[in-house]
Amino acid sequence: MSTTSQWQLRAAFATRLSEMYGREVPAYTTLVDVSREVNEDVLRARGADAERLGSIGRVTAERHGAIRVGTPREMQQVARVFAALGMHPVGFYDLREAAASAVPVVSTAFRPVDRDELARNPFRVFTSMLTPADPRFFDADLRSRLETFLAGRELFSPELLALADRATRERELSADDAERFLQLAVRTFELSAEPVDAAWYETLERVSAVAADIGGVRSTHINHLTPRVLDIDELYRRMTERGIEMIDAIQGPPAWHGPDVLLRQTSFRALAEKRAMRTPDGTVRTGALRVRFGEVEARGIALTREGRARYDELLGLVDQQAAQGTGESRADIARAVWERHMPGSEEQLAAEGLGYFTYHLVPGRPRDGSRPPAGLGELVRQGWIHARPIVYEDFLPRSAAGIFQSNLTGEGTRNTTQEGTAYDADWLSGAIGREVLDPFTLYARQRDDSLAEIADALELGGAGELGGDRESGGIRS
Ligand code: OOG
Ligand code: NI
Repeated sequence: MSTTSQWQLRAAFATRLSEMYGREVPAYTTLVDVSREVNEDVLRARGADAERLGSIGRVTAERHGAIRVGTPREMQQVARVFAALGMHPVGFYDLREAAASAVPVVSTAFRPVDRDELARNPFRVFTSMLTPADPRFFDADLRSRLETFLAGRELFSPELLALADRATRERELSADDAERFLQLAVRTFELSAEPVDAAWYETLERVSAVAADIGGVRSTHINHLTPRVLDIDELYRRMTERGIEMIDAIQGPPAWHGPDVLLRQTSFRALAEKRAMRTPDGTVRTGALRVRFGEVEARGIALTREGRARYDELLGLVDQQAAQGTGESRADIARAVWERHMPGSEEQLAAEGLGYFTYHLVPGRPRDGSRPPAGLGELVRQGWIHARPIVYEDFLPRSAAGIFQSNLTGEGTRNTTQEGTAYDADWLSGAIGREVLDPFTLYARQRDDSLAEIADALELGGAGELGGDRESGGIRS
């Protein structure tokens, strides 16, 4: 009997979700089409170099989605669904702090973690959980009404969860079970036709549009899906040319001549979608809500902790200069700041220990039986090994906040006299009942595995020999 493995389930789920979303939000289909065109053009123009951060096959199929849930219990359940697909929680994002408007959520991203699994299908889902206990957003009365409302709904059916647990346990499903699982899973993330309680929705909306989207309805839905593109500036131009309204800016690093790092993202504006609304007198009318949109992203090289600290510092510098109001655009300011403070080449990024790379033997070495030089830097310089960039697989809190914000109607409200409830990765791990993995550790492991292989092949007596070289970005996370 034929079976469906976890990665096949993941790939099929991503494809079906994409088909469903394209039916519900036709502008998303345009985004996917334009992304494909841009990718084909870039591949033609740049050849093999275009595939340096992922094969064209991977990049074309690559998507991330975003969903939002209300409680730890819902988070645990969605984690079971994603575990079935070989996706694990990675990274902790606190958007309450990162956003200027009221975004009362903390988030993680479910994704594959092994290199082979990422290569098979890198589907990931940015998953946010509401924080009703944060008194800056919810007073005691609203908190308790919200928690009661959330406790009374069921987002994931017992049948879906049972199938998910079986897939996780057995690492596969029979063809029939896989079909049923996929149908139930995709249906869970469709926009519900059930009438929205207008008064309740508006009560939450006064606090935060995100709170209303999560806690104002009895179901969840995919909030956006994001294809990956090789030239996001070109994509932004082409979408605008087609008359699709984009948010004001591309989030993340600026367009510049140096290496692509981390993640650049932009989106088209959330569309007004018809929704059935129940008014206080019980009549149902057709209203409209703007919550769902399409986003697109370009991925670059993963940065080490030091590299990430540099990135955060530069964001601050750009903020400062932009606040001086010289009339220069933020993009121009950012480009100038980056040209002064960021390494202009991959080699330099590696040499300064700011980016993650894996290392590989150059075939045919040693040619004359000579001993390899000591240290990673020398091995690279003398052509024994070469560095390959590790692609950034995660998200950026400031960008995520920017994406949330550009698509919110209204700023919401925040009581700044109250102290916010503190949450971190450990707390979230406890809430989900699974360890939220540290992205830096995952990247460092990839690099260290490659160094260990080299140490073996060159009989260096351990990768430690390669790591001491500060300048080469050796074994340090
Ligand atoms: C998630 C926003 C964050 C990203 O790509 O940074 C995000 C949401 O709107 O629910 O998806
Ligand atoms: Ni996104």
